[in-house]
Amino acid sequence: MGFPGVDYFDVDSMLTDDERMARDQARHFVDNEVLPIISEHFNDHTFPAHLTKQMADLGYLGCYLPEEYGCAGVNNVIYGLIMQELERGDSGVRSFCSVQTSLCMWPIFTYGTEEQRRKYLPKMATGELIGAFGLTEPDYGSDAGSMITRARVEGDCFVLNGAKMWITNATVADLAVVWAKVKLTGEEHEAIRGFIVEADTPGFSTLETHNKFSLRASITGELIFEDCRIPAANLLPGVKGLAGPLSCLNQARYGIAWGATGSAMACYQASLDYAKERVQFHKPIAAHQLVQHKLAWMLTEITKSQLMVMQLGRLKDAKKLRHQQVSMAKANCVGRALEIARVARDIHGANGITTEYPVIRHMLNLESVNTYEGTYDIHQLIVARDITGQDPFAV
Ligand code: TGC
Ligand code: FAD
Repeated sequence: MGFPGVDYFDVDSMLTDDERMARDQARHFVDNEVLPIISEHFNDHTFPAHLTKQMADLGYLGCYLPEEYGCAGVNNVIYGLIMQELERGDSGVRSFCSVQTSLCMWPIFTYGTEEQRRKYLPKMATGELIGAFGLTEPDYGSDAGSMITRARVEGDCFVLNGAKMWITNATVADLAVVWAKVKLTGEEHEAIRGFIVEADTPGFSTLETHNKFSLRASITGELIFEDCRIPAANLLPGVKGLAGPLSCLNQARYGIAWGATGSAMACYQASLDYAKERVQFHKPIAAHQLVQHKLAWMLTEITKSQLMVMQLGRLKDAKKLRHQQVSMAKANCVGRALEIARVARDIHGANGITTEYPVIRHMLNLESVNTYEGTYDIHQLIVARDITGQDPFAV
């Protein structure tokens, strides 16, 4: 039987027929294609690469970008619902889709030239080209604006030097959107700019990060630039400054808020099923009041997240969404999902520590999700700065 859905407040009634259909299709895909294979990939520390073509065929790669670039052109609520279902399967599968769609295709669409759009987007939509996003460095994560990676202008090229770390898809990417500081000819000061770096560029190399205990079904690695010469035409001309990478993150953080809610739904459903079956002290553990309290708490938090992301999506589709609202949703939905996953692991007792059940996989994955795309605390500080007018990041 497929996933029955977790929907205590009838959030389903807030969806249009198209949105419901898209959600059901993604749900079916995850039940039939992701869940049967994902534990094995998590155990083996491998990305299920065969899913790329399937997700492309379903229109998930670049799903909200326009049809003229080979994308599905769906609204933001559908994008969110797809992320919710993919992460109900596994955060690594959602991560792949987030990076491809929001961190690589979106900046090329938004800040790239028409030539760059035509060259990359249709092939990224079909999964022929895989993307990565290089912002974080060994020495600078939260403080992204202090990055060390530099580009210099040399003839009709940019010469890149530096390193990016903790990069999803690093070793399988055909291209990476990389952020570096550069002083363009005629400009007085250096500024952060985005570059498209193709994987076969001399001076560009990658290293895979091994032994992760989280996001094991996702590839993570380093991007290294050693006098890496990229054509001038690979600059993304439409943006300058830290707002460039941060605006891409708004797109991805939005999807993560939905995705983590899906992960929490999976943990809750597994816990409810388990609690009804598992008998201790002559009755199902679902009849013990402390377990009942845990289940009720999980469902309450999931319901709050579901309502939050739905309104977030409606605001985004109405073009009224502020990035601080995305920060609140990312922190809340991921933070609560992580707590829910830990409680789910507890309800499963010893069985909860094996990947025969999904809960420890979600719990471990969510540790990364809570850290990447801005840590929980960084997002709380972004909201705090908004409401107090006091800048906690000011030096
Ligand atoms: P700050 O002064 O706040 O901002 C600099 C400029 O950017 C503007 N801005 C934004 N613009 C668009 N969207 C946002 N969310 C924005 N936030 C700020 C701001 O208005 C300003 O513009 P301007 O025109 O005045 O220059 O910069 P700050 O240095 O104080 O930093 C603030 C802080 C800490 C919030 C920021 O650096 C931050 O968000 N840090 C977190 C870094 C992060 O999230 N890294 C993620 C890396 S990618 C990743 O993790 C992918 S995981 C992929 C997966 O597998 O799913
Ligand atoms: P740090 O910034 O060193 O933070 C360490 C701790 O200090 C955190 O608890 C943080 O909240 C706290 N802290 C930092 N500053 C403050 C402050 N001002 N006030 C209070 N507390 C503070 N990056 C990419 O660019 N592309 C990717 O594709 C990508 N994929 C990733 C995949 C995985 C699996 C992981 C784990 C990370 C990925 N990242 C990626 C990197 C990720 O975005 C960073 O790890 C994240 O931004 C945090 O940076 P950091 O790890 O350097 O931690």
